[in-house]
Amino acid sequence: MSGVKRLVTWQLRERFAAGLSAMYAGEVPAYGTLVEVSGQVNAEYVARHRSAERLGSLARVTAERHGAIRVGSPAELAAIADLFAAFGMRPVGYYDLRRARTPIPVVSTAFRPIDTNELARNPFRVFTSMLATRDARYFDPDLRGRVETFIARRELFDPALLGRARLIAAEGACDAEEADAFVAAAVGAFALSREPINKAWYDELSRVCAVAADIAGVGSTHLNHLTPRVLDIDELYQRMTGRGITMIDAIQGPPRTDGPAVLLRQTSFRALAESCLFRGRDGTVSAGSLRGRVGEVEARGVALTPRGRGRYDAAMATEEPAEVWSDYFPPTDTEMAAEGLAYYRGGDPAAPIVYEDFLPASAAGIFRSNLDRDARAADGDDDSGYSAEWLAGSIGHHIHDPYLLYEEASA
Ligand code: OOG
Ligand code: NI
Repeated sequence: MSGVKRLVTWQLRERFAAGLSAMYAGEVPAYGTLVEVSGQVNAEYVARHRSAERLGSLARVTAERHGAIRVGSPAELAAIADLFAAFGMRPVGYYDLRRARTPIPVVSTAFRPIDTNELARNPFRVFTSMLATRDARYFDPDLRGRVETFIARRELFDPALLGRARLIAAEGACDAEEADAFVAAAVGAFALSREPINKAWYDELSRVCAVAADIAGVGSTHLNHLTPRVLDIDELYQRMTGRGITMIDAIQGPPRTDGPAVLLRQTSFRALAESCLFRGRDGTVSAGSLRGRVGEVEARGVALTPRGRGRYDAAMATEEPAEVWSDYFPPTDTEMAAEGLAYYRGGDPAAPIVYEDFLPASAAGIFRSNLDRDARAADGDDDSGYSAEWLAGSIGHHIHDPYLLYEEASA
């Protein structure tokens, strides 16, 4: 046994999340404001509410983030899966945002820790979307071919970084003296590129959808947002508005209710334009700007069982979910547990299991909050063949079923 100090998976994940946060704060100043206000709201909430930490300790909630990234192909998603495995983040759930009320041409999964102890140590998760180039309603064969060629030629990650990641994932640890360099390289792969952008190509993709241009119009990937968690999202919304930041019209997800908070509530604002360089058809480079990123914040509640989720979807399909909420959900955790609507550790209504995943309708809403117009789609059937099984097969990683993970945690 050597005396070399090792860092284990969750320590690497904690550093990865913190490194991304520091980088993103430098890139998007409003993120700093959001983190500051979230911290104030959380501290005040905990001081005022006796059971404030029932859905996670103040330390966990204050450090908690989710990121959002987008990639262009199954090969790129497979590389992400290999990289994130070094941080103990596994693909969970399949989200088809083409089926949203306002469709977005992507299919997505979320990378996160899957084990209760790992989640408690650091729950960092990344909502990861892949451009749906096989969907002919958005990409005709000519455009699809050109997008796929463009994506196949770029390299999002240094092969040496992926090699290290695979080794670390297999060992579940990394020598402490190597950790800084590894984490820094992983963080750096998600920095916004300063390379000139081919203007004609970017504009052509923008005509399909701004998301297509954001993904396939540039040579690398980047964080779209990094989201802190708050204990009172309504209070946060007020305070951000009070600081002159224009939030989207509504909080996505369940309404505010007096009973147990369920699932996930989110809200966002458009980040300011960021400067970039465009290369014109004649090769000349000129300064421009892009407005691609958002600030997002979220509040998490108890995870719902399939039965509870059925109720949620039914309530949300009504005109005024807040008005009819009590027709669908009882007002206490005890009744929620007794009716089998939500997950509790060992069935104990004092021990709710926090929802660790995402909501497709909200995700589409967050995507959309940043677009000037909706995606342009041709008529026709979806013959792309995308499904959870297809995605798992093409990235070579099992995609976990969130309900099985909640079942396990509640047993
Ligand atoms: C992802 C949007 C979805 C969420 O929290 O629901 C999302 C994106 O904009 O890439 O992040
Ligand atoms: Ni998000």
